[in-house]
Amino acid sequence: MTRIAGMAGNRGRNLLNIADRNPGGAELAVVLTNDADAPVLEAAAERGIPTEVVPLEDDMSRSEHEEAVLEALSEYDFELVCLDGYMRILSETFLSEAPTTLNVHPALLPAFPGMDAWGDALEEGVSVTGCTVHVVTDATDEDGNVVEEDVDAGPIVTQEPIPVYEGDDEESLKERVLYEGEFRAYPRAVKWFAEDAVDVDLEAGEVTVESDVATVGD
Ligand code: 3YE
Repeated sequence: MTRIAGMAGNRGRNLLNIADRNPGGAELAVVLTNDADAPVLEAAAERGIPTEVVPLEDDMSRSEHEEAVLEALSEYDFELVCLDGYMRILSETFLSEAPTTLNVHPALLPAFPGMDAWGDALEEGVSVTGCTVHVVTDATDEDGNVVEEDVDAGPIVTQEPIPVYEGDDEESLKERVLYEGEFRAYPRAVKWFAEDAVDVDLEAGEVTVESDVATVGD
């Protein structure tokens, strides 16, 4: 059985979807957030999932905060970390200690990385966008500063295309990408990990999925 440490920013809807569907038998071992008011905390507790809050104090460096996160997670057993709206860039401090860490990004990477993927897709006028589940790789330099082009740049596990319709605004597109895209792609990625069908080679920057599971639908 694969256990997941979920790290959420706000509502954690992907994590709750994964918790409710148990893809490949995977279970949420814990949900962690930096925000004591995040709605995901109550929703997780209602499902009997333990929660942890690790606030980002004013005087904390990125590494210090990541160490506090690792400390909070050290009480739990997990083989995979899933980010869902977690609004922090992670450095080697976290990534070298944690098991494979996944993120879902609301665009077909490498198109539209960054914070406003829906707005960028609308502005560009594309007729198809989507979402990407990728492995989180270091995006900081030796001084702990963010290297912008290394964010959302880790190897891709799976993607889901989503049409953009005439009259879409950011809100309508965002909802379609979440409910029709991320709600398919993220559980699919988790299922492949749970079935041990994924090989992550960070040195080569590659993810390989066994072809027989990769072709099976949701
Ligand atoms: N970390 C690495 N690589 C990745 N985290 C996420 C994706 C991803 C990752 O591909 N290494 C905006 C958050 C970005 C931002 O710049 N945050 C600041 C602090 C802002 C704040 O706390 O108010 C920062 O320095 O982290 C998940 C998505 C991250 C989105």
